[in-house]
Amino acid sequence: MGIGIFVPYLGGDPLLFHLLFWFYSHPAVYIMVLPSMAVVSEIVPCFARKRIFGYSFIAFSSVAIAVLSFLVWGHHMFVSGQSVFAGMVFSFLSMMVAIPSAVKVFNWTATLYKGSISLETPMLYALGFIGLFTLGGLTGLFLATLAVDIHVHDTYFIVAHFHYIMVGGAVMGYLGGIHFWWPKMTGRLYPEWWGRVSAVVVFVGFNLTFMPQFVLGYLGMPRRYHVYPDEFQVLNVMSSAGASILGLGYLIPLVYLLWSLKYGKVAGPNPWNAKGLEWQTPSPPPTFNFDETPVVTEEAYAYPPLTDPSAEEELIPAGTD
Ligand SMILES: [Cu+2]
Repeated sequence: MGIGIFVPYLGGDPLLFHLLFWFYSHPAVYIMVLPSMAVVSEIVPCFARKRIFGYSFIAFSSVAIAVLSFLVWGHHMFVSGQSVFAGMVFSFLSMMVAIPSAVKVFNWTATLYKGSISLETPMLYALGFIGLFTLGGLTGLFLATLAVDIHVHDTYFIVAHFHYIMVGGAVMGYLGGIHFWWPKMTGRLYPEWWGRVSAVVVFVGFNLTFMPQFVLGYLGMPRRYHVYPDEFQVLNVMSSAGASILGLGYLIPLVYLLWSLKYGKVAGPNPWNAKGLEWQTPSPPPTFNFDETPVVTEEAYAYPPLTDPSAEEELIPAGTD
């Protein structure tokens, strides 16, 4: 419209487009990963048979991540020519995101501690999420450090970091979620053995694809180039081979989930012995979810207490009758 917001010869600045893009695109990453965090917070208590550790911390850290995600877009622009002061502020704020993220990781891990863990498919995906998201988050701290970012900016290190959050985090969580609620949505069970195979294949394929990219990036291989020096050949071939394995890992669930729609065992209302309200209604649920309003008689996630009697004592505060 002839308004020179981004156009230099009309008095604008192309950097403003950079700003606008990342002001949207950084929060967009969190829009994708926050639902996965919620899914993992549902799956871990169910398959560890424990109430989630620090329920309110899990809940409020989600809000903290959502708010902070709007304040860190400048960490994509450390080498764009923004001021050193702005760089320092964005570096500091980016590192702040690590705090609520770490709160979640520690709480999930504490939920596993002394839990009675069973490794069904959704749990395998959730455990994969916790490990891979942690690696993605930790390498995010490298990138939030101004001096390190100058070295690894626009290299494969970025590509690897991003995929550890978006695939190792978000997609692993989604896959865990679809396996957890598939019986609820469809009324059918998928073949559990194939589910576990898919989770392991996805985990192995993912790491083989993206772990070499951390090394390549750190050694200086830029992103968006299809040619590279001979010494990078082995790592690139490993990465490509990993991508093929990862692709296979995605195809396996596609086949058995579709198969289960017709041939899967009937799931019943609550195949996982889960505590959420949705498990009290038939699978798949009737049109209005509940034919009768369910009566809630216990707190959310009230999984059975620990079976080890010595540990159970610790839960009872001293001096109460
Ligand atoms: Cu960002």
